[in-house]
Amino acid sequence: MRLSEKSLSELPASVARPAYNRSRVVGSIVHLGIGAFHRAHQAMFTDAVLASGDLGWGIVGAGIISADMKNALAPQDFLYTLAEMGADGEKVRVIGSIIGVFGGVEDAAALLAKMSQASTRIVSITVTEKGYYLDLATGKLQLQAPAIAADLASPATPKTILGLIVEALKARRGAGIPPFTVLSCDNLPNNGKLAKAAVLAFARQVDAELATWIEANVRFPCTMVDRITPATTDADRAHVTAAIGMDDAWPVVTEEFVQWVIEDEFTMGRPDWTIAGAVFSDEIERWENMKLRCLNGSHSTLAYLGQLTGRETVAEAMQLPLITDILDPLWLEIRAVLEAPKGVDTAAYVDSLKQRYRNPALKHRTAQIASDGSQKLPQRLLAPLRERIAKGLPSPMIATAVAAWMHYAVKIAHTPDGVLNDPLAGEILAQAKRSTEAAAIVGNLLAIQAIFDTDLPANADFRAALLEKFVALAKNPAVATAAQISV
Ligand code: CS2
Repeated sequence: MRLSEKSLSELPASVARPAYNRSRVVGSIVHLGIGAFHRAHQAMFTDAVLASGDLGWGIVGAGIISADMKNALAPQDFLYTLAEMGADGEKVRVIGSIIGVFGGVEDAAALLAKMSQASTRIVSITVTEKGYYLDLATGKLQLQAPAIAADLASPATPKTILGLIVEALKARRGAGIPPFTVLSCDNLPNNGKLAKAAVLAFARQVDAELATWIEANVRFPCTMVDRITPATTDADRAHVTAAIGMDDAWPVVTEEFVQWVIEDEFTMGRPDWTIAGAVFSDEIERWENMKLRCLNGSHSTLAYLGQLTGRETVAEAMQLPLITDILDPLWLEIRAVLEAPKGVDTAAYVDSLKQRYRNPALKHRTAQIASDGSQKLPQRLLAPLRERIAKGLPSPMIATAVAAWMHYAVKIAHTPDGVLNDPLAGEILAQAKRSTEAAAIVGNLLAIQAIFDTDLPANADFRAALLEKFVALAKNPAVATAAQISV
């Protein structure tokens, strides 16, 4: 049996399910990038809104690159299982807030049409850092990126989120329909402002007047999103099948913890996501920085060190004193320059992160977090580093984290058929391989401006600290760096 509207009544009594009439739900939210994270987070909050009786806020999702999610969910009426793994066991529920899914390039025209309709009031996004095509060190739009260049060449048939948003806003403006709100839910500092910058930079290339109209009329609220949600594995599928007594092609396994802080700036209204615990705040930058640096910054550190010490998952990496001994002082470095949101104790916040990382029920792969380092390091680790440099403070632990990323890249560069999952992989691997001598490797990788800009390579103290940590990791017998490196 397969999960579907029809089979809902066959679920075990312990599995919560939508009790609202899904056929009456209005698809007023279009979500771009319908992966595991969105389905563990925003779709769950929205499910609670629908359950409260407000059926005005259903989600129509879109896979930007592929139709995989559409193909998995369409046969089950877009229902899916969410398994929340807590310290005292797991909670399994079926989520009903997604009422349709577009799939990749083949559905791009239909997606654009849906985004252009007056019924669409919010366009939300989780496409990861690289989906914005911004050079994160400088904030510039990557006009040369092939997907952006293609959309600029034929703006009426867009495939990227920027092309889609700009073209849909153009159509709405032409038809006298108010603009939707653009709600970025990605791990970027000031994600709304970055989304706005990317959309405006794209729009300026297409139609300067339209860009001015977007700037004046569209809202891009910032958000802080948090829920650790590993990519779904076949073991997760088997686990969920056993729990619900039927097949679900693409369930989501996540942690118990969830947090969403949102700036309350919407052009056409919004659901009351506070029903499920979301918080509206005007302190988003502080919330986002705390989460990006304390959580994501340590996550990346743990992922590179985990990869170098043969630890497949975060929970396994947290068993290694070598790693935890680096995380504790790293958090001190990060917290020393952090402006926390009012009333938040960052020491307690960091303690709660340790608990979350140790959750053995989550098989969060260090390889997954280690991907896209070029897109993640600037805001997670280099931003606090720059603030420390400005205050004359040394940052040996942030240097260790960056050195671990460098070793990870060098190791892949020297592995036959090694694959670095990163939009800048070509440049990173080329630099990582140019020399086998430690100081030269560090200098070559540090010269990648899209990651480190020009200030960090020019900083003699940071360079020296980085080299020292790079050499220390290479000499540490517990850390498996590339054999080729000479120190
Ligand atoms: C992780 C995040 O993959 C990564 O880079 O650091 O996905 C992290 O799990 C989430 O931001 C937690 O909210």
